[in-house]
Amino acid sequence: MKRKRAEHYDRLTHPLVRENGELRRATWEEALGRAAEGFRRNIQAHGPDAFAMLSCARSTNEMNYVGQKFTRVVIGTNNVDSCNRTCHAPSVAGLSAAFGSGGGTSSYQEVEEADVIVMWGSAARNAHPIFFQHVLKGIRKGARMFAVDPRRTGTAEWADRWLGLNVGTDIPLAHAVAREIIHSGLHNQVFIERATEGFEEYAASVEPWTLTVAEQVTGVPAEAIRELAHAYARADRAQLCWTLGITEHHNATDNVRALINLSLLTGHVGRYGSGLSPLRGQNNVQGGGDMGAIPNRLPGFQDILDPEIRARFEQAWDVPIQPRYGLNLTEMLEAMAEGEVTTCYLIGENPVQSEADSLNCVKRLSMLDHLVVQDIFLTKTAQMADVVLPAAAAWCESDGTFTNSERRVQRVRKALEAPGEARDDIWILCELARRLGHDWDYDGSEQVWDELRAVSPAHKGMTYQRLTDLQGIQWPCPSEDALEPPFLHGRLWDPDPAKRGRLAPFAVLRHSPPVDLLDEEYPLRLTTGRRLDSYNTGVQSSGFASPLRRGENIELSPEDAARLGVTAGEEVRISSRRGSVVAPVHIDPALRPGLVFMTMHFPDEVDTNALTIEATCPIAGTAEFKAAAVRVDRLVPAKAG
Ligand SMILES: Nc1nc2c(c(=O)[nH]1)N[C@H]1C(S)=C(S)[C@@H](COP(=O)(O)OP(=O)(O)OC[C@H]3O[C@@H](n4cnc5c(=O)[nH]c(N)nc54)[C@H](O)[C@@H]3O)O[C@H]1N2
Ligand SMILES: Nc1nc2c(c(=O)[nH]1)N[C@H]1C(S)=C(S)[C@@H](COP(=O)(O)OP(=O)(O)OC[C@H]3O[C@@H](n4cnc5c(=O)[nH]c(N)nc54)[C@H](O)[C@@H]3O)O[C@H]1N2
Ligand SMILES: [Mo]
Repeated sequence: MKRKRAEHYDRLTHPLVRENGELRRATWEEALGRAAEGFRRNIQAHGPDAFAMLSCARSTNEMNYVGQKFTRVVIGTNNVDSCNRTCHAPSVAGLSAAFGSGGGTSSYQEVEEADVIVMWGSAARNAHPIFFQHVLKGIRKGARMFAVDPRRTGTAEWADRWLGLNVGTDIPLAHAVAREIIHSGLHNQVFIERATEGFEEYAASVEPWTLTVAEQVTGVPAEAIRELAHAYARADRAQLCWTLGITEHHNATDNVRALINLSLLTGHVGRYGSGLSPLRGQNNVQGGGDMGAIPNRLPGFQDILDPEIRARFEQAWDVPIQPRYGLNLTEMLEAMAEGEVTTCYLIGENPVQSEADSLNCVKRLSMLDHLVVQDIFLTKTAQMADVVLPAAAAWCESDGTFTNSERRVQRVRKALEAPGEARDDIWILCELARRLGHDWDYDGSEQVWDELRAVSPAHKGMTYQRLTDLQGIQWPCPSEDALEPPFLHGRLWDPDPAKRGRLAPFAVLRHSPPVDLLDEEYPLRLTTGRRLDSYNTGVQSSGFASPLRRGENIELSPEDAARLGVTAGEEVRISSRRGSVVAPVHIDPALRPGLVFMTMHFPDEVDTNALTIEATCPIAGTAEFKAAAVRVDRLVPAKAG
């Protein structure tokens, strides 16, 4: 059957190389030669750690496997990461520290069957509309839903209770919930004794957070905190879901641990119906990490520091693997500033527009000796590259698998031909590997997948045939003829200590307010996030007209708009300690006074990330996109009278 093409006037259709400062059209032969030569030159001059790759969280598992293998085998460094760093790296770090595995613990079906669903810092109705259908089914079956968000979001509209907290006060709120549970005797003593450690210290640490103190700090009425505590602890089945309201903070891993603590306190983890779900962002950001496209894990989420695991991969790949973690995205950018990373291979990532403090990011990327960008569009980042390689869009022009937030691996199939000379990400990686002395040639995505299955116990039982027959399989799947339960960590409930394994530790945490302080000059709290109608840096959602999309706005509460004397649609200047932009006003009653909101969807017109702060979580490297201090100024002085 002849396939149609995904026609798009803006798609990259042929390779580009830089000549005399300008990008010009090139053949594949020339572009691949230039890309490989630049990598070789930099590695020879500075060693393999001068190279860094960002792998594409929109592309397939198979592509991410080959991408990280390129970094580790062809180049010889662990410097590989992706946009997971900007969203759920803290979830992975927090869950790994508590349970030894970074995946969400439950399945979507369990959300439909829960008694209580808590959506914490998550605008799921806009950002995870498919998952939100499962939430709605749960609500229809009688679940009570709580939304914890500074804004009264579309998600909050569906909640039984909206807890409108001040930005960056999630730890005080979680601590007050915990204290209330303990003081009401609603904690799960059996589970605490059997499966956890550190309860006494934890209980003592939350003691100062009375409902009254918490109300003062978080802005949430004591009664609402109490209601959440009692509903969560008394539920038979409770699902705690979170997203970037928790993770895009300078203390994000602590925020995640604060929520995990609540599940340990109540036993809402490790059994059917109860669990913890960080809803992942990009279509395959879960899979990218699982495939090892992160600096500290080999495929199958296996720790690089473990000598036995390393030895297994060294044998499979026939190269030595560096016995240390590579640089994460945040550290890569810092290393560029230091002249330590001098060449970068960016696959499907647009950091010029998505990084916090974007002006600083541009400065750092411009210090590179050699930048290769592989994308489906000529992004702002691609415009800085020495070589641009046109890729096929994985979701419709490639074969392979994606992994969703419930750890379910599903097949995707090529439905359309890539436009012009655009080629599959894996084909491009193999061509570059060949030019750097590794004779790679995969005969289709299944061959890559089978190579992965041989090295990853969690994926071993997932043949393509089985994935097709069962319409997707959740990991772990160690055997070809059985399936594991849909939730993780059932072992924690096992009466036999030997089978229970490592205990889950409570974390003692302290409250740490946002780094960018409010003062007279910058009195408003800016938080940034998403709308239903647009996607991330807008590269994939801005190229066509939509009656839904209204462009960037500074969203203000009616009270702040009145105080500033601004009207809807009026253009105003928004400034932070790092930069300043102009955007029209949109008045939104979902905001409380003092809180303003912008998206990051229209950076060509309004570069929101010129305002955000690069204060990052020291454990996960994620930036505090959710809390900047800004001021709003009128461009036209108010008329007297
Ligand atoms: N339509 C659409 N869908 C998307 C995307 C998109 O761009 N457009 N992007 C995808 C990606 S990559 C991701 S990672 C996900 C993100 O999905 P979400 O995390 O749901 O989206 P956000 O709007 O970034 O932020 C979530 C909420 O955090 C709240 N928040 C801000 N500060 C705080 C705080 O201090 N505490 C708490 N509790 N909440 C706070 C915000 O008000 C916001 O409603 O969406 C994915 N889905
Ligand atoms: N202010 C603010 N900034 C934020 C956030 C926020 O909440 N507030 N959120 C952060 C988050 S959670 C994220 S995930 C990042 C997103 O940051 P990025 O990942 O940099 O942004 P995207 O717009 O998703 O860019 C994805 C790129 O992948 C390309 N692409 C799509 N499919 C393919 C494919 O199959 N192959 C290849 N090679 N390329 C492909 C697209 O054309 C696009 O250029 O932004 C972060 N930045
Ligand atoms: Mo994301």
